[in-house]
Amino acid sequence: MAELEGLEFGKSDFVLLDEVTMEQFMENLKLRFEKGRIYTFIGEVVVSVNPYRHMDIYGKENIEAYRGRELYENPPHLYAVSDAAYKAMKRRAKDTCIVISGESGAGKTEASKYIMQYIAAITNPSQRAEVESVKNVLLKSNCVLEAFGNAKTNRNDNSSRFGKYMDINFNFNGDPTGGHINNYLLEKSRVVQQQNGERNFHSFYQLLRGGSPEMLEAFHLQSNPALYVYTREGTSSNDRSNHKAVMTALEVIGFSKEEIDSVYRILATILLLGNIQFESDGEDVRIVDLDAVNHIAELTATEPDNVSKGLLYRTVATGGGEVIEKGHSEQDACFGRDAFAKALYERLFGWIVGRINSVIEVKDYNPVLHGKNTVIGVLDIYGFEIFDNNSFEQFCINYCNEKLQQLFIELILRQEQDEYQREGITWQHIDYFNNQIIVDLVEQPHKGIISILDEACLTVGKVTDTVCLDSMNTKLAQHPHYTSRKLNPTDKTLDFQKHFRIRHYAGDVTYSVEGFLDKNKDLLFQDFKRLMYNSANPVLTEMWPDGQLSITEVTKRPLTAATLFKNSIVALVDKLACKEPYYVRCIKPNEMKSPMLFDDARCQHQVAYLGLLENVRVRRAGFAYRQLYARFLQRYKMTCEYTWPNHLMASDREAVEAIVTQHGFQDDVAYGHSKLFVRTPRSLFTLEQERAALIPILVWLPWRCRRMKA
Ligand code: AD9
Ligand code: MG
Repeated sequence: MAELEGLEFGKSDFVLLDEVTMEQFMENLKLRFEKGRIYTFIGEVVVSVNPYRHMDIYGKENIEAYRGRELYENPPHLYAVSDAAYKAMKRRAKDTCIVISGESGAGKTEASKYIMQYIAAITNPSQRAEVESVKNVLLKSNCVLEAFGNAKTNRNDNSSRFGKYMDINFNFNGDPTGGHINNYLLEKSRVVQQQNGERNFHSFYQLLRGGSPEMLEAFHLQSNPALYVYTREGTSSNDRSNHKAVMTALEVIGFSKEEIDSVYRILATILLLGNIQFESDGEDVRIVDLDAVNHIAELTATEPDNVSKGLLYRTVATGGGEVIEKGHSEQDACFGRDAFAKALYERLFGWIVGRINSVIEVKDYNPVLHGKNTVIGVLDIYGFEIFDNNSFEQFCINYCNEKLQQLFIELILRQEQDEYQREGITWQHIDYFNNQIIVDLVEQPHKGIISILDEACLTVGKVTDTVCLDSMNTKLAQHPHYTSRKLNPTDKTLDFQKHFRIRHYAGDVTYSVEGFLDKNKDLLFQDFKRLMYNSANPVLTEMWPDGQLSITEVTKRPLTAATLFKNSIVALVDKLACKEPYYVRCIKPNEMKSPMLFDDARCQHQVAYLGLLENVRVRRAGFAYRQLYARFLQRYKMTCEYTWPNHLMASDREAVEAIVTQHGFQDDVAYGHSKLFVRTPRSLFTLEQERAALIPILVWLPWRCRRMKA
């Protein structure tokens, strides 16, 4: 339980609420937000409310205040939980992870940056150069990944459009020796299309607004994003300065000049590709602007003829093993162009992450010489999303959030249980809403939505999105979390041909199936892969190793996008589950990005679906408070005649028993092997009050004695 804050700021740990009701929870959350206290504990979990304004709580002094201290010794803060994760890693050689969750715009990415800053600040006191360089790369990688992986959405001006899990490796001294970044499903459809009011990835605008005139000229670009189909929507005042920052970060990380040049050439290629139009005389399809083709060829170090060919034809293997070139229809050509642009960006992003990893990967680590290599993982992944139009991407993102909620449920329960077991204490289970049923709806083999989608993608012939919807309606008719117009004919908000709805743990989301199958198949003609593999630019060749294969060698069907995503999320959950978890639960106070407004209904909804109330209940139904005997004694010994100023008992545990018995709450505690467990906070209030009343006397007494002597 956090101390050092007056009650005018509310309770700094929800465990201290008089009663665990939604009303009291919300009252406390709101009071704290209004008083500028954006963090509150639930035991070791930090609940954070996005302040939407600069807070002066992340400076050097704050870092020092939290460094090496126990969780409850300071007011709640991200630094407290970072330090707890770090201490567990260092003292107990435990792999730990910090999972940051909450909906889009709730403050996850900002939190992850503060956490990393804190870890960087408290490590490597001797300033060893190689450690400093690892830290620098870890910190700088954020700036690069945000430029290429974030975009303005209608919910967040700097929304992460990819999931990021970063492992930081530490040596036995507790200094960072390296790291590894895993990225999850970049929302690449954004490269070619954005919803009204949204933007493409920041990187495009940064290049156009921040690139030097010479650079833009060399890339055949003009600085106005409105001239490009893929970047029609808006610019921002930060684009120019951010471009500089990204260029510097790329250099610091260790990208060579040629590599940086290649990165921007690929961005330019994508912008030019977007402006390519096709025309048809009914038979042949032609490219309208051949200059653009020449420029693309120049930027990608390929031949213009091959670029044209890639855009207009596809090579197919006939049943008899013959290879022929088949001309595209105008529609297919547009589809191919967009698929190519998306794939270029996705591979670029993956390559950048891989390149950063190659710099920070732990090299030459010898466990015999250097001791155990421990890890802190930080997870910052896209939050739960409900838009006006929800597509395949939202489906994947929301599924991922279901999985993480599932993990939260398991770990929070497990963690408690583990501790009680370790300390030899019996404990009774608390019920949660278990969202496993929704996870199953999505991922169950044969019956789940992903399986049904995959089946539709594998079926030869014209299976449309609507046909696939029909199949889901049939197979999922009985599922309590699935509905559609067909299953619920009175619901006029659903379209027969288009919509299905999932009752997620965080709310109902209506998905439009339009584009689901194409996005799941994620088809890219082999011709483009070959074109890129054969580029004279080694960076491009490296990004497209599968372009080596000729069409006759490409026989195996690749896994679908949804299945690949599912597999990656399952692997992520496994990775997290074997670490000691720390949680940051982020709440978005309002939809206006306002620092003043606490929208009661919106906040309450988040508190409900995040399961925070249950979290408090579990924490309290077990034991609200636990403390090592020695520390407990240190704090409260002055409240008991047998322990003040020192005790004569055989052990600290016995001394603690004396304090507890003297105050009459022996029925409210359990004695573990190393810790005292207190069930209700009320017992502790009494002790705290008594201690607070005694402290002035104890401070005053020696002073008075001195005066009297004098
Ligand atoms: V998404 O799921 O990636 O769309 P996040 O990551 O949860 O979302 P983000 O961290 O990007 O949200 O926060 C959104 C905005 O809120 C930031 O751009 C800041 O303007 C603002 N924010 C968030 N946290 C803080 C904070 N601790 N202090 C000040 C903050 N501003
Ligand atoms: Mg984010």
